[in-house]
Order: sequence, then structure tokens, then C-alpha cells
Amino acid sequence: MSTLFDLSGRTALVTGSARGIGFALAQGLANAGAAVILNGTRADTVAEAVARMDAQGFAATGRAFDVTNEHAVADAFAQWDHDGVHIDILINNAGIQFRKPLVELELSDWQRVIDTNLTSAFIVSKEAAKRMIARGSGGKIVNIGSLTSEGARATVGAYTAAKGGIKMLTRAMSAEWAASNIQANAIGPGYILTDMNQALIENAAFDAWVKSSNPSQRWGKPEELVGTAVYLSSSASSYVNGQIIYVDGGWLAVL
Ligand code: GCO
Repeated sequence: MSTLFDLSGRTALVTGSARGIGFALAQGLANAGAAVILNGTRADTVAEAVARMDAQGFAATGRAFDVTNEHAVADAFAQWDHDGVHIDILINNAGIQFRKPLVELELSDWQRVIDTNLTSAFIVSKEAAKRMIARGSGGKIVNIGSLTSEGARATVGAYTAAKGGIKMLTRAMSAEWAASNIQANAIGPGYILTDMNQALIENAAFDAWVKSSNPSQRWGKPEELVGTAVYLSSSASSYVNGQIIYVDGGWLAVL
């Protein structure tokens, strides 16, 4: 049973992993034995995160690049090719939130959210999958969705469209890549205690809504997503494809 979830000998790239959910997932995959590559847009925050991982005894490296820029992504993979680094597990976690009613939303803000939360998963997964297929080694792709992959909330329209797209892009990846032994799945976090949600956490009415809307009656913690991420990154999910697993305290299960 222990080998079923063992990630030893595998290399995992986690996008947007200098903090928050991404950093928690990076820690969890490293704890399961993976050699983890952290990513973010800023070299200083990536370096700080790598240092934190090192201090915990985890095998981690980092590479700062913009996951919305196909040339930057191609350059990153070319460097890994040169260094003999093979990405076996890709966690597409990079994401931003931008809260504004649709009628007030600038196209530039819409595009930035779509690019970061959805298009980046296409760009990075394309480079990773091309190599997994060429190596004949298969691989794991785990996309990070949201409750908004299923339902909408006012003022987060661009985010909702992107996360809905993540659910269907995950299925599209399965349709094309499952035959190459690549399992593409998604995790749909509920409301998690992260910096991105700080304004919501501090809003008494929103906090009460979150706690009354899920039967666990609380916010989730980033580390509570790790088990599902390790499962979907491991041999334990070798026949699971195109799924989105909601880690939401039961939110979507109840009326
Ligand atoms: C919001 C939040 C949500 C959560 C999460 C819920 O403004 O409603 O940011 O989007 O982050 O995605 O699953």
C-alpha cells in the first residue's frame, strides 16, 4: 500500500507555488518523495520558497517564469531538457482572483484572469505532455479548479469562466492523452484559508456564509488538499482520468 502513494524518483512541477495552495501542494508532494520544482513570476519569492523547502529537508528547486508566456514556458522546458530533468507530474495551480461585476470589468482584467487561471494550464501542459508522450513514460497532470467550476458567484465572472474551463480542459486532456498513459484530473478546492481569500475571511458576513454553506461549517486549510494531490499524482490513480475531485467540506453535496 505504501508504494501506491510513493512519488520517489518522480519530478513534479507546481506552478504558482511560492505561497498558498501551491506551496502546500509542493510540500506535500515532496513529503511523498517527489523532487519538486517551484514556480512563480518573481525570482526572489521563488528563491524564498525554495529555501523554506530546503529548511524542511525537501528536495526542491525553483524556476521563475511567467506561465502565461508561451516563450518563457518553452525556454523553461528547454532548460530542463538540457539538464536532463523530466517532468513526471505537473500541478497547474497558478491563479489569480479579480473581483468586480461583469459590467464594470475591463477586457484587460478579464484577459489577465483567463490567461493566468486557464490558458497557462494549456501552455504548460502542452509542453509537459509533448515530452511525456515522446518519452513513452506517461505522466500526471493535476489542474486546480474551484467550486466555481460548478457554480457561479457574483463579481468573480472571469475567475468562474476560467475555472469552468479548467474542468472541461481536464476532460479534453484526458480525451487526447489517456492513451499515452497520462492521467489528467483536477482538484476543486472549497473556500480555503489563503492570502487570495484574506478579504473574504475578514468579512464577517462572507465568513458566516462560507461556514453555513458547507456541512463541515468551516473554511478549509491548504494542507487539506495535499492528500488528493498526492493521490492524483501517484500510481494509486492510474485508471482515473478526466475527473474533478472536490475538496470542499461537502459544499457541493448538500442543498
Ligand atoms: C471568491 C473566492 C473563491 C475561492 C475558491 C472557491 O472570491 O469567491 O476567491 O473563488 O477562491 O475558488 O472554490
